Amino acid sequence: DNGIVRPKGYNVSWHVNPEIEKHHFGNSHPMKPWRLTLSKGLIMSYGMHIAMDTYLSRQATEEEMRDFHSEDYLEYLRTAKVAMPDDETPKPYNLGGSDCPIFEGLFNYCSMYSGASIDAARKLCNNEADIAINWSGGLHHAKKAEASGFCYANDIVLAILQLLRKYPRVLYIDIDVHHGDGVEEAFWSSDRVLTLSIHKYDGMNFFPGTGDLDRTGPDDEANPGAHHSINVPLSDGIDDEQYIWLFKTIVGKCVERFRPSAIVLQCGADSLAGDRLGRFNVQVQGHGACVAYCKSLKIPLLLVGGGGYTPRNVARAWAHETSIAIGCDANIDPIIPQHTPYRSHFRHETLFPTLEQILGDPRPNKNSPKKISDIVQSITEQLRFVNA
Ligand code: ZLM
Ligand code: CA
Ligand code: ZN
Repeated sequence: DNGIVRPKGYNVSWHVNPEIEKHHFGNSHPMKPWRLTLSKGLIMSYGMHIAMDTYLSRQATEEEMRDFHSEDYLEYLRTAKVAMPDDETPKPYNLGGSDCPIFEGLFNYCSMYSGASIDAARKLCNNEADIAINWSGGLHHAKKAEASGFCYANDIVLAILQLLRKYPRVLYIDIDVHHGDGVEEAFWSSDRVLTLSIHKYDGMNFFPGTGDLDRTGPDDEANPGAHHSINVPLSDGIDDEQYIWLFKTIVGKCVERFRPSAIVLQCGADSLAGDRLGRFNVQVQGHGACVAYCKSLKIPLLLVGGGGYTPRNVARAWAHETSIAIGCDANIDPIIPQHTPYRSHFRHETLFPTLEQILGDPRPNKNSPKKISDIVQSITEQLRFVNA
């Protein structure tokens, strides 16, 4: 008995496809789809798959992707050719630079992770799942007709559009270290989606440069989207204690005011300590506490991935969060199983690597208690304008 049993009374669906994991953004690009292979290996070595309904994700159709993306952009994505090494001709739609390279199988990659998020949303709509998981999704920067920040198609927007067919209101929560600008922009003028992103903010010094506290929605009060964008701009080094308190306080208030009928949680793992691109000091424990809190609300929940640039830590967080979804987090062995594939990656760290202990130097916490309480006060005032 490894402590994993199928939860009684609810279903977790897990949407995976090994095809997605095989794509390469290019040498030394921080985004490594292979981290999904490592995560899946860890999840399966604990036996967690027996407690979920596992689905092989399929490609989204172009028609499904047109729910958000423009036809011309999709056409370009589908037919774009990998450039010759010294070809520097400018490409449209922000493609072909170092952040969003055109690589082999690009459209296949985009349609696969989008299909997985759409399918996961439909499982919730059909009451076939209470929690649906797509760790390959969460690509929150993509715009209607533009690639941005390693994101080409916005699977989150596509999934939320599916949820809106059934559910009157969707709460979107984004714990990636970067601002969830693409999702915010897509629903900027809607009062049916409340977007909440927690991120590092330092003006133009940190990507994408948006997401300040006062960006709460359209300024025009007559626009239904007014007050329906919530931003939590943070400085380097925030720790578990502050992060969990902020998360529970703000999400609690959002749920109380907005009464969402479904929640989408983007679980970008670049908010963890030790991330190659991130700046926070959040531990697997604190990151997972956000998932546990959302689960405790007993509202249909879609979990998607996102950023995460230290693959071992990404795998730890998403395996831990899968165990929370199933409800076996208290039962599993804290030490990573001997028989996990790629155990050598973890053994590089210590002799008995654990699921929750990540490596990485602690960063000094630049978030004062006053800064944190000012943010909560401002958002509390904003939420007075939000009604179910
Ligand atoms: N340069 N190689 C988060 C998306 C963050 C824009 C500054 C590119 C990188 C980064 C790419 C191998 C999510 C920017 C950066 C250097 C213009 C960003 C390729 C290193 C490399 O070594 C690298 C040659 C590359 C890109 C670092 N890019 C770090 N930060 C951000 C985008 C995506 O986590 O939120 C969701 C998945 N871009 O800061 C520049 C302004 C491009
Ligand atoms: Ca975020
Ligand atoms: Zn990120």
